Amino acid sequence: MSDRKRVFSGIQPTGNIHLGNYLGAVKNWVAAQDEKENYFCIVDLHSLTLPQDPQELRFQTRSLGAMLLAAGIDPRKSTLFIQSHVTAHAEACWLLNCVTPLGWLQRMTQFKDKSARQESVLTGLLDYPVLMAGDILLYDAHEVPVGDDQKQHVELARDIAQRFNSLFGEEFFVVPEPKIPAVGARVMGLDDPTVKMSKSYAHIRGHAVRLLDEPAEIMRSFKRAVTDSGREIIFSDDPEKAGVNNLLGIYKAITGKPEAAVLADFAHARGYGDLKKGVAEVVIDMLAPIRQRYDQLMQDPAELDSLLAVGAGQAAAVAMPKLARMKEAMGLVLPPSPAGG
Ligand code: ATP
Ligand code: LTN
Repeated sequence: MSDRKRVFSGIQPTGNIHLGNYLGAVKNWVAAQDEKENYFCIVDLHSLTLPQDPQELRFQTRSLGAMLLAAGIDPRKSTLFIQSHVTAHAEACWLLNCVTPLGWLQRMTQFKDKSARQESVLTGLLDYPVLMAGDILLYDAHEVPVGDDQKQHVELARDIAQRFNSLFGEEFFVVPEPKIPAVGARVMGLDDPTVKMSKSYAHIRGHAVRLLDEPAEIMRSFKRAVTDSGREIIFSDDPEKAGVNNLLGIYKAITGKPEAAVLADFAHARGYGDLKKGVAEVVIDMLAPIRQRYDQLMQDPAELDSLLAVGAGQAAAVAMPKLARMKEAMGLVLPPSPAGG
């Protein structure tokens, strides 16, 4: 194991990846690749917690792999893999289920929100954060870069790690820290700036900017973005100004400019129309090269699958021995190692 700190993060291959996922998570994964030892996981098992079309899930899983590579995840610097390719994740979830009190899961706000929208709630949806804790703890990750909405789940992973450590050996697991970006941590829906931009609503017209949207569609989505009846272009916590604040926040996250410089760029705007157009333009310019690389990668599925297989091998080399140590600590009899193993 190298001395560098470990980073682990995951993203679900459900629905289309959107600007919130990119600015809240993926952009930061790409930016910090040189500093740490990185594991980035396409969490297909998490996607199964809501009903999925099997063909579509398979397509979306490969498509997300191509998108992450196109966005700048470099397989020479980071391990990129599909969660279900490393069987330790599902097994670790079971072991951790057996040290996690039910009440901890029932309190999760994402569970409450998502289950309220389902007629029939699957057990997997409740257990989702334990699977996520296993993802992180198997790698002894120090840092978990995620958007604001996942903070509570990373805190739960900390609680589970501490509980396991107190039961089975202090310092068994590294206790992970959430790493939430200062800008872009919570991109809001363009159609409703009071709710976070979400994959689950990405099919609704005008809600999200999907990374694969055509430039004309991106422009249309921004032009339709909900603002307020005033004219003031300012950063503000006032719920009235949530739409304008969201647009400025997107512009700030993409350009990396300080707030004063952002406002200066719109000092001569003739109303919100110019603001919307200005924000759409920086988004379109940022996405153009990503889309181009994505198209190239999707033309060679064999190459894509082989890159993901290499990633799974690297991930398994860390996760499988850790899983064996978990089993041993909990009192399971390990199978004899195969001849020569
Ligand atoms: P859903 O809302 O349907 O659960 P999602 O859009 O949150 O899906 P995930 O795959 O669960 O997508 O999230 C991937 C990463 O993107 C996570 O780190 C999450 O915190 C981040 N993220 C998701 N939505 C936003 C958002 N609106 N703003 C900033 N970050 C976000
Ligand atoms: N639940 C996360 C996805 C996820 C994840 C992880 C994030 C699954 N496992 C481990 C960080 C670390 C979400 O984004 N909805």
